[in-house]
Amino acid sequence: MKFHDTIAAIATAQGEAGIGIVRVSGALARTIAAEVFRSPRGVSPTQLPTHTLTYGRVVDATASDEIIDEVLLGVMHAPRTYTGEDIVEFNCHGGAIPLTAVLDVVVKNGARIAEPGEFTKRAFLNGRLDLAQAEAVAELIAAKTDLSRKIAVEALAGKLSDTVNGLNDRLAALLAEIEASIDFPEEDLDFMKVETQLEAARAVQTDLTALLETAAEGRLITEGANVAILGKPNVGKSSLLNALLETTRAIVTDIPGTTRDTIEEMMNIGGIPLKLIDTAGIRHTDDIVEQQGVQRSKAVQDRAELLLMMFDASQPLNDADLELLKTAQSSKAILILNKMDLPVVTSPTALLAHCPKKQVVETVIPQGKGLDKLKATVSEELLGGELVIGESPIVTNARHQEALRRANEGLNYAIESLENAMPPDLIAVDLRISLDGLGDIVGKTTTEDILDRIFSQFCVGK
Ligand SMILES: Nc1nc2c(ncn2[C@@H]2O[C@H](COP(=O)(O)OP(=O)(O)OP(=O)(O)O)[C@@H](O)[C@H]2O)c(=O)[nH]1
Ligand SMILES: [Mg+2]
Repeated sequence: MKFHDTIAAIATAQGEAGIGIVRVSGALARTIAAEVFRSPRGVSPTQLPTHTLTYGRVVDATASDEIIDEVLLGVMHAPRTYTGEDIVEFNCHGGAIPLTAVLDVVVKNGARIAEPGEFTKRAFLNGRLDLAQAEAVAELIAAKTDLSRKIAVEALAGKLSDTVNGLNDRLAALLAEIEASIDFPEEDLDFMKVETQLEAARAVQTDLTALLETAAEGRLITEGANVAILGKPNVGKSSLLNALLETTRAIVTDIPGTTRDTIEEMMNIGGIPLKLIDTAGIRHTDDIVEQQGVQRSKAVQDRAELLLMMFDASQPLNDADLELLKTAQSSKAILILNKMDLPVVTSPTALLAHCPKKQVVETVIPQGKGLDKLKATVSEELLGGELVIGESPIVTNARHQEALRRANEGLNYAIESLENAMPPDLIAVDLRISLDGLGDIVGKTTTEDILDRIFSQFCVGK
């Protein structure tokens, strides 16, 4: 696909850094570079070979070649580039002012400022990447853990796309066969044929379901989870937050009611990015500030995927404890019995008596006791154990999950119709729904407004 305009953007993050890059893509990229770039040897960027880096200066020709920055110019000729178009990249000094000045002079010479994700959108429209790979670019940039990086890199290399395309091909072959029987209706009585078609459809269904089942964990790995620490005042919630973060982020004292507001910090447990939320101890209080804190603690409960409920082993269970144990039953929760170094008044069995079937982790936070067990229990609760990346791809994105669901639904109907010996044209309709779902993932059947929505979520310059 040919785009009539040439786009430009600062491709590196804001702030001061060793280098910053202004990226330009489009038919005019090298001509614009020739207008603004001066090499000491007098070579023009239009003559530079592809995939080379050349030292020189960016100047403003309209201001008698005033020097704007000293740069390395990268030149890449179409079509072997990220976007499939001619690309030039100015490796400038990494500060907001020089970068903006270089971008300005590039725009002055005929480029247009790129929309967020527009480079990748061009890469997609020019067939350099399919849609799932393009989305993997954004996921790689946004990766919060090494595990999400690995999954994104594999998706970028086409692991998910290959699997989806494989399913697509198998369904398309089945559809072709079924459509043939629409044209030759005398064949649709062939019992053997229907049996093999059913077998083929069921085999695709098995693989499709397996892929769909990776989505819950996959999304958890990329999007993360909120984990709230709850409990009555002084049980050691803030101590736990600090211990997990290995910092002294929250104030810890022996005065009940120390934490008044929620404290949120990101951390990584077993490859899952977690937002750990320390809350104000739950109790009845006349203190207005603390009352609001307690309200916030209760609100946090509702938006957390996992609750860490803390209890004080050295104290009998009080009303606040019992209330927590009651909510634990209907939510994803781990019970933590802290202060096990003190004389034990409340035992794990006492907790389990109120809330059977939950995991209890015994801790002595200041000594770091029980923390490893707690971390393992957290990833077990969230992921059902440790996630290992195997041969098959992992679905990490809500859009893909939704498309797979549609594909699965269409396929289920098709199988049902095959089983009930329905007319082939009806089966074909269901199969097409399924194929559309699969096509959406790699962008074969995706509409313009959905594409716009996907790419607008990218960062500028990518
Ligand atoms: N003996 C003992 N003391 C602990 C343990 N864990 C925490 N503490 C102490 O308990 C006191 C309260 O700890 P915090 O972490 O502030 O408790 P909190 O639950 O955040 O309290 P609020 O913010 O008031 O709700 C501090 O003096 C901690 O040092 C433990 O395992 N054993
Ligand atoms: Mg606290």
